[in-house]
Amino acid sequence: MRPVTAFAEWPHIIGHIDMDAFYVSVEIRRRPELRGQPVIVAGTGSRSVVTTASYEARRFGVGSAMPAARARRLCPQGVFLAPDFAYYREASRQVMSMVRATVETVEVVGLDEAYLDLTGLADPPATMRRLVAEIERTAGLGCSIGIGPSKLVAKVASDAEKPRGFVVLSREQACQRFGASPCGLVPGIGPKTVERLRALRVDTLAALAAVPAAALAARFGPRLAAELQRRARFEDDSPVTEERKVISESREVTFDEDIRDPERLEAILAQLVDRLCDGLRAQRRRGRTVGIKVRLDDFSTHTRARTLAEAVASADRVGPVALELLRRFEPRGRSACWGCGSPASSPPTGPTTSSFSWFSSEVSARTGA
Ligand code: TTP
Ligand code: MG
Ligand code: MG
Repeated sequence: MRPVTAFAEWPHIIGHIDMDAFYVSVEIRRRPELRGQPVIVAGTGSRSVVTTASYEARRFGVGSAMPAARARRLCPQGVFLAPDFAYYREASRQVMSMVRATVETVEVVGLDEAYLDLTGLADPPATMRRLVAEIERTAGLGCSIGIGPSKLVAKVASDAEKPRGFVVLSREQACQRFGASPCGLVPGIGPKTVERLRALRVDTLAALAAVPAAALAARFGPRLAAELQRRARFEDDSPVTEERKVISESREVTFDEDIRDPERLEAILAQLVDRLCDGLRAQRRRGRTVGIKVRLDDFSTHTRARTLAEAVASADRVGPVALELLRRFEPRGRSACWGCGSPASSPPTGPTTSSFSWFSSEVSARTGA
């Protein structure tokens, strides 16, 4: 492929690798007869949610975080498998050790993805193509690669042509290519922000980049407004770092719709805990403070946390603490739906807007602990 970019002009060259349909691909590796079929990895309980769907299943509209029951309706012929997290962790370790053997500075950001500092390499795309081929050959897994001058460009690029994507973009090329895309394409701009932007008639990244800063600041406040515009312009100078400056690690999910069903929330929380702990273990880190963050649809954000006697990294230890924090935040039976009338410190939300619209699980981890 013709090099599209003058890497020499970039102060940094960043790669992002993300495995394709990770849990499903790992399952297919040990059951090759499932290749090409709509395969869905989801919990088995009646309230469980989909963790991942093969690209064949995605054609039926099945996606992550969807209730498994809905996935069964959308795709009755799907092959549903219960998750085997230990097996996925093992596959992740295998992949990440190949990544680390290829590039010096690697920031693993979850079980199936990592940022790589490619600055200084003679031919970054060639190095990445070799890595992709090695992962395919040795681990039997497919992945997508993005290369750009920043983590933000690399991340969006790796997602742009999944599965088996390989996309190299400068910042300007990213602006051009994704200018007409919805703002939610960029990590950090969730559905609620997208909705608020739409109210300002800002529907695309190009529109967001071009909207007068004052108009945006009037709606979002100056700091968030500036950050949104930076993201829309693909401006990002955060470094790839193994020693993360932040000592807190979290996983979160933003819902497209309000969720009132406590059991579904608890199932999603359990899934977030699994992903969080997978990430912690992949980085060999532990956390002593377990916290949850809940955002109601009036945008109020509430956090609850507990510090444990020792640092932990397993879902068995983190899960019950997170669950209890969530249950205490809004004990069942106190109201018909969760989020109605939150604790005394938070303003009550109106009856039609009183439910979780968003929450995240968060655990702090001490680097090197
Ligand atoms: P992703 O990389 O977001 O998704 P994916 O690898 O399944 O598919 P692709 O990257 O090709 O779009 O997540 C990696 C794994 O994390 C995924 O296989 C399962 C898990 N996961 C969940 O358990 N719940 C979720 O809501 C998401 C998004 C992922
Ligand atoms: Mg993936
Ligand atoms: Mg991923």
